Amino acid sequence: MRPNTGKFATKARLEKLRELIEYHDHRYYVLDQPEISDAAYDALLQELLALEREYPDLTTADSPSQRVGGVPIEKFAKIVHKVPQRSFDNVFSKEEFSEFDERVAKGLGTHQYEYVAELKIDGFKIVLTYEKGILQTAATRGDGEVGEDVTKNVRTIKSIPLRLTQAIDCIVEGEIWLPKGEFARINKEREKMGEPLFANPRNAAAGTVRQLDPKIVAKRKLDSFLYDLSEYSRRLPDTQEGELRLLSDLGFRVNPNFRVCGRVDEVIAYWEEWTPKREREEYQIDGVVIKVNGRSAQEKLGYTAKAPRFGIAFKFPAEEASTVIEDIQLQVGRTSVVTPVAHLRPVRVAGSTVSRATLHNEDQIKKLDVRIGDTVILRKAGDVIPEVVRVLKELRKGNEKPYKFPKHVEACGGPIERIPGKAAYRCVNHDSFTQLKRRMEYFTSRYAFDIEGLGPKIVELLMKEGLVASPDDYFTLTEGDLIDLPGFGERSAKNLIAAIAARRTISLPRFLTALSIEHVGEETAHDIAKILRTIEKVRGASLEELNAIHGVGEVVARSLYRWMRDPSNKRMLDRLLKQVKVEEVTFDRSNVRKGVTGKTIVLTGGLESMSRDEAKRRIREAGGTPSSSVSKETDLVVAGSDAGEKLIRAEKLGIKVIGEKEFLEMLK
Ligand code: 1X8
Repeated sequence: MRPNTGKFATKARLEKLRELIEYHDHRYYVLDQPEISDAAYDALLQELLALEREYPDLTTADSPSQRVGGVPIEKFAKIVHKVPQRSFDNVFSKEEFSEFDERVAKGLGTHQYEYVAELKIDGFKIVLTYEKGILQTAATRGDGEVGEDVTKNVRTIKSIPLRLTQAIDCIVEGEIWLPKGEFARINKEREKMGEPLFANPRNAAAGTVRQLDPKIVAKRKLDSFLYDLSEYSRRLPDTQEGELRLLSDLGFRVNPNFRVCGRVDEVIAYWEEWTPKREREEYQIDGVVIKVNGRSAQEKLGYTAKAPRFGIAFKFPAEEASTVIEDIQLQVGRTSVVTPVAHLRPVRVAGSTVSRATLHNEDQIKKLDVRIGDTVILRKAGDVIPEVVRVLKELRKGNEKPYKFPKHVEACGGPIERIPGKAAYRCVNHDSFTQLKRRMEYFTSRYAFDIEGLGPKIVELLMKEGLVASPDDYFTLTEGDLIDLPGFGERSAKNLIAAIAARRTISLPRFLTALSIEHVGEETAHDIAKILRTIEKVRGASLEELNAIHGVGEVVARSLYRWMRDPSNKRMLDRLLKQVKVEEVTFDRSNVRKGVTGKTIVLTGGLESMSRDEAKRRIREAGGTPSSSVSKETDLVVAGSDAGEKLIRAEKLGIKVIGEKEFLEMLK
């Protein structure tokens, strides 16, 4: 028990404690430079709380004890802003920013001015009012004229000083934000409790600041950056830079990454530098705010009805976009784990166009309730492959197809099993990745599609990243799918997409070779192509037709026939043929036979010099099409001995009929 030292001594002790705690709060939360251990700090806070409990009338509004959150708020009161809250206009490109700069130069009648570039924090805007250095109110932006009184909640934010280092009156503006790690933690907790998840840290921060129970607010580690000072009871600094330094001196947390820029190029360089770098920070950044540095220049430029003329928000490319899910496919990883990947209508996100998004696993698909045909919100934040964050169910038309997790991996044919205790599945064929990889590599190789720059290493990378699992996938890739992969950049991504596009037309033998059908190598593919000539004919050929091809034995014929009838191969070919054009085989001069090449020929009756199969083969080899029935499409009928019905029909239709001798002449 602490000795009772009397109210007067207690008051002095309390003041000392508050000052000390405030000092350490500032070291810890604003400067990120703690001086004492957490335990030592906690001892100070506990003593303060105990004393205030004992002497409630000695508790003050600026006491650190007020940060822990009081009784729930019924409803937020309204606060009329003393300074109207205007936001800056946005620009999205260097060109638009240069146009802004021209307007500034024109408005000032000179090119002699500086800018300050600051990070634009994607948080929740807050307006703080201090009197004699003590925090009075914290208000939301609201409609710019009237906001909500969220003082009790904002008091719990440790980086916001309850008392400033100078006893001044001022209005300060800034952003409240929730660290990304804290956002993840809160969402995980909400998931466990079955509560709806926050879509992003910004929404979580906004939801928290507008929480009616300050105790909940106190538990979430909200943070702040302040950037604007107005209605200052002394003379305002001459520059924005000076203002930022003053804010820091007053005890506020100021984002340290601002930069004074003398020229437009420096501003653009700052924006380019932060476009990728923003991912590394614990707070979300959605652009750069650029302000003319000098106060008198700012005042000269003034305001439009809606926004200041002396500043602009130069936004980063959005990390979220909406698009349509065209298909869902399973992807086999190196360790046989299968991942469902959404194939998307290509969409621009984070500055590049993408066509794939991971759906992680079956549970995720169920949780999001993703269906083929759904419009979804996509997010690409630093990661290579974007993620589906939400389904816009309100846009459903009713024809969206729920996804049934298959029993087999289409691309490798292997059955799949659930990994015990996990949401993940794996392919039972443990070498399926390796086998699939071999086929995927062969497809792009010089024997097949011959795609420049798409060798085994890149194929493996694309497979590991879940970008390709089936040959048709190569043709739906976009630059944006590749740009962030290790070893890739804007240029190499562009080159690879161009190299793939250059192979969208392919010869039939190469196409057949590329499919990795057992027993159908380069040679055989040529033999087949020469006779059947189109991919449609190859797909539709009967076992007998295949068998009849010179160079194709029974084993080959059966292998090809079965491959073409396998449902998953059929689906893959359907997809692939939407992407590539397979050239029809045409014959070179030496093969052309007048009267045969390009003609549909019907044989009827028996031939003396060859079997019917032999005759058919010769017709095909000369680029003709043997047919078994006479129709308007028939060009020629070869009549052997004992020709019957077909001959009569040919004469009726007025189709040319020749005998065996003439036929042999034509084939010569
Ligand atoms: C919004 C923001 C500004 C700044 C940083 N983050 C923001 N979200 C800044 O000036 N550093 S200014 C602003 C606005 O629209 N007035």
